[in-house]
Amino acid sequence: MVRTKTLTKSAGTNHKPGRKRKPAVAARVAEIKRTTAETSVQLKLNLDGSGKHKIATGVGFLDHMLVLLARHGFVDLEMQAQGDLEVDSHHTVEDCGLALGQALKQALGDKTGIHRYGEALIPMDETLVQVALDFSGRPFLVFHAEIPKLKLGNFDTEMAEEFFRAVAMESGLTLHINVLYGSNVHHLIEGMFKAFARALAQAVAMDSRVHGVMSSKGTL
Ligand SMILES: [Mn+2]
Repeated sequence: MVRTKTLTKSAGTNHKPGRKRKPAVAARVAEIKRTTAETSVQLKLNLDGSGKHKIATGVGFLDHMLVLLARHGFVDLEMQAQGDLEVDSHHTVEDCGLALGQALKQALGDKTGIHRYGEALIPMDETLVQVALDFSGRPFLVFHAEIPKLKLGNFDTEMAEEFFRAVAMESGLTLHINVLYGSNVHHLIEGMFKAFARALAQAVAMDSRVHGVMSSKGTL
């Protein structure tokens, strides 16, 4: 028996009434240009990147940390800064943190579909650092670390806390950083950035189980 094609009403057209087109997903990117009398910062961020980086802040140790942040956070990050380093590293480091915080906020938009929480426990040789964070919309920094006040290149180590505070305040992040133990100052701060990067990657990841915003209030 030979089957013959049966023509239906919709045959011959691609249009299927009632079928909804998937909404286009907005790219999770941000571009920040921030200029004050003290610094000028240019930043490009892609949350769905692969760790590509182009960093030149004028503060070598901060560059080292931001490269780690991009790599371990799986984001693409470009950051250039021209700051008043003839004063010290304070304004440049803080303003890079503010710009990164603004970029995170911009790239996340209304935070639809993100996992929201992130945590990491990262060893760095003799140092162990724990970071827990929440894109709650309620900026808060808890910073439990005793970092000797000294210079790593032209980076003042007390600026690590200021950097993370700036990120948390501008991005609406609840951020807890605990150094459980450690001694080498370079390791203490590097452990923080790596743990922050891993926790960040978890929190901003799109979670297919999350419909809308991961909050019983419906907004973050
Ligand atoms: Mn290092």
